[in-house]
Amino acid sequence: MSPTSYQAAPPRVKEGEDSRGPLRSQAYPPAVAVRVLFLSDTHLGFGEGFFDSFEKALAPATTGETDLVLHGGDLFYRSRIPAWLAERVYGRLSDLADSGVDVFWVPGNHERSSAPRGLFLTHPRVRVFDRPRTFVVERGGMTIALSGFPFAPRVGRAFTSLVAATGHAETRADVKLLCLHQSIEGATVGPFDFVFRPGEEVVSGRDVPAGFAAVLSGHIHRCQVLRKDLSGRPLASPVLFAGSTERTSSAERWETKGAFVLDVERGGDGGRATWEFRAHGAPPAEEDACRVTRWASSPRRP
Ligand SMILES: [Mn+2]
Repeated sequence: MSPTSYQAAPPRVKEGEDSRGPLRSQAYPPAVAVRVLFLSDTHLGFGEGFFDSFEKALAPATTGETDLVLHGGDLFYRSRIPAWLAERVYGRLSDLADSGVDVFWVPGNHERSSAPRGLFLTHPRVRVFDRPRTFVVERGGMTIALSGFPFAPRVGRAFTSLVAATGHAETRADVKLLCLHQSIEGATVGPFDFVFRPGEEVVSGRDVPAGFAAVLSGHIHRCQVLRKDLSGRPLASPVLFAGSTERTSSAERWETKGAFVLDVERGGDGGRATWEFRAHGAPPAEEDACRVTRWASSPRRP
């Protein structure tokens, strides 16, 4: 077993199911979904409210509902962070890891190189995508590979080689997830629905690789799911942006904030994922909740 693999915890009996779990062998039923919490852009350090939203977003992990947590980047509000803040945040992640949750973090543009993680972030269950790499964990009788790399400013042309450098293609796993902190073609932000188009700093939809149950990315502060590029061609894998967990500017005033809970299971190439967005609190009065499919049916120009 590699140093980044862990033995599976026994599958939990979910609410609504019967309680015959202990009488079944580990291998039956063959596909027990593993639950993943995906949050991003917590921008911790802005103020106490951001910690409150972080905790709300973490709730599915702290209550034991999810086995894995992925933070999609911009954990902190800026790149030069004081030691007390690093200690507090890394301490929280380590506490989660101590409770049995595997924690993954994609460094975002706010923390690409200067967050002092070496001093505080040493927990073996907290993994950081500090370079293109793939981590494999065992959960629920499945192997789950998480591949990713830290924020790359000029990602447009580099994307395909960065994805290849993670080693995902050489990794055998039942479920594969690609973990990013990038803008991707079709992502929409702001009160006037600015739409990102392919370019130097934006991943083209056609470059989104197949073979992943889902692509999970931070950076875009509005929660959304992309399934097509701007020409209407289906993406090879679904792309999820969890969005920021708290409004970081007035441009986000109508947006619902929260995090995704995904169930991943075997099947197809790279496994399958289903998901649900968990909003904290009520959505803003004049807006729909997370507008997950709207752009795909009627993309607006910036
Ligand atoms: Mn951000």
